[in-house]
Amino acid sequence: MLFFSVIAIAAEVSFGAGVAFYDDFESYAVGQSFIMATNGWQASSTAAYVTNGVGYANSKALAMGASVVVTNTVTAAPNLKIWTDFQFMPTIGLQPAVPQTNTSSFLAYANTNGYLVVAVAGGGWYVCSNQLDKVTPTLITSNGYTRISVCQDFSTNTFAVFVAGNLVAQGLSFPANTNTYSSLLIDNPDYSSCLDTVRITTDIPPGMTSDLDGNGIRDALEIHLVGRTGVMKSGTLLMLQ
Ligand SMILES: [Ca+2]
Ligand SMILES: [Ca+2]
Repeated sequence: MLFFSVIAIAAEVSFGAGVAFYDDFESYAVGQSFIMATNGWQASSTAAYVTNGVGYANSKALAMGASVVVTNTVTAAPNLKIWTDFQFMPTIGLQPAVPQTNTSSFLAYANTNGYLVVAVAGGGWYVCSNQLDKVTPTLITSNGYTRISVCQDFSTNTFAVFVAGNLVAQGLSFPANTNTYSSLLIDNPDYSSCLDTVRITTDIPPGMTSDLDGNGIRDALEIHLVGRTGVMKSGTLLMLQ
């Protein structure tokens, strides 16, 4: 049996500068189905619902059974730099059967080795098996949460990916060109997965402090400001006492 999860960000509508979305699922009743539109979410069946005690840090989370698709649409202006940041506990497995690599600005799944695999331009896939410092990243498992953070630049159609707060890919090209962010989609074809603390923002998500190249500038800031590491220099320090 093939087990896999897909995360896709598809381009359909546009949203305004500064727009931020956040959901930790704590405000919902336990058992609430997401088949009804809630905070922008929509699910394909009642197999997506809020559960207590299974979320990040034992909080509430969105639990997804097999064969359910959950989407959230957000509206943004074109050409923005947008972060999508979340904790998820996926089914890890083989490459999804029919990934539409030519329709989404970002598309990913977790493979059997525990690595995030992301679609790139031209229909290929990139395995995020090395951090910026060449260390093996935190392995994604089916029985615990892993933080995934994606920074997409809709003006250059390039993106960077962080796993557990550490940079594992940068300067990759969107599998499909678009200048607007429109929706987050989680497709859960086999088995089950959980999603928590979803943040979509034009600001660097909190806690992104790692500096794997050791240049004194946190890697998330380098990605956010110039799109890649190794370019920015430390500025002159002025100190008053
Ligand atoms: Ca939660
Ligand atoms: Ca750095």
